[in-house]
Amino acid sequence: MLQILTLFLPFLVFLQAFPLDNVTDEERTAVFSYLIRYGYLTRLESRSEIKFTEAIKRFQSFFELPVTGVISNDELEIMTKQRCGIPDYLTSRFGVSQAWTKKNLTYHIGAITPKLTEEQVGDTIRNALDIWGAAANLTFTRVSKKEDADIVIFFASGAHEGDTISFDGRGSTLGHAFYPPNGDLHFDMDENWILGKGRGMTDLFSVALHELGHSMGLAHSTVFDAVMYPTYRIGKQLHQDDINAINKLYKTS
Ligand SMILES: [Ca+2]
Ligand SMILES: [Zn+2]
Ligand SMILES: [Zn+2]
Repeated sequence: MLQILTLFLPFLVFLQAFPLDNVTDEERTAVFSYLIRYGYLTRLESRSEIKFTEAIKRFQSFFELPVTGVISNDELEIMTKQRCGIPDYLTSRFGVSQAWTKKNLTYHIGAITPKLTEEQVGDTIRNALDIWGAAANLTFTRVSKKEDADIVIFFASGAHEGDTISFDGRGSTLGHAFYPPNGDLHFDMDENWILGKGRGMTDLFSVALHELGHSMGLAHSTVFDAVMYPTYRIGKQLHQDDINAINKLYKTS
């Protein structure tokens, strides 16, 4: 028991030194896991209050909030939003931002959500791919065997094959995708998937367009209206910021 206490003591001391008095223990833990999950802080760094404050500042800077190093309701509000699972910093778990080195790519769609039909999911993925394809000068061919696919796409719940990064049930993380040369895209099966708007529902096209941006090699943008902004929003077309990013990556401008 004493050994266990000793192990956790630095963590507890650190929590007490957290730079805000007005948050609950639950909120403190949530902030801590958010910063680690989305690449603002490593587990090793999390024992240092200075590193933790730096991580909060990086988060504030990314989301264009006043860079105070102190958590307020503004930060907590952003942290509860639905978003992409790819970290905003320290992206190595998903590879590094880079372009495909070939022009003609194949993709496969595996398990899908029961809330939409095969055709709806197929058309949605196709439409989102075509938008990036036009911008990056890439073509995509759907294949029936996942072994033949450059980009494998499926819906999964919690822990799933393909990686060690579990989904988290309804809300928070909606999906994640790997940079080339992997390119695979996974959607969280537990979301209320829909096409278009719906109260408490998540638009598959908007999330697919964002995630496929990662599959093309793009990282997150700090531009609020960009498709590659990390939090969820209904979006049907690329913003100039996305176009600039893809043109730069594929030298298509
Ligand atoms: Ca989720
Ligand atoms: Zn993302
Ligand atoms: Zn996954």
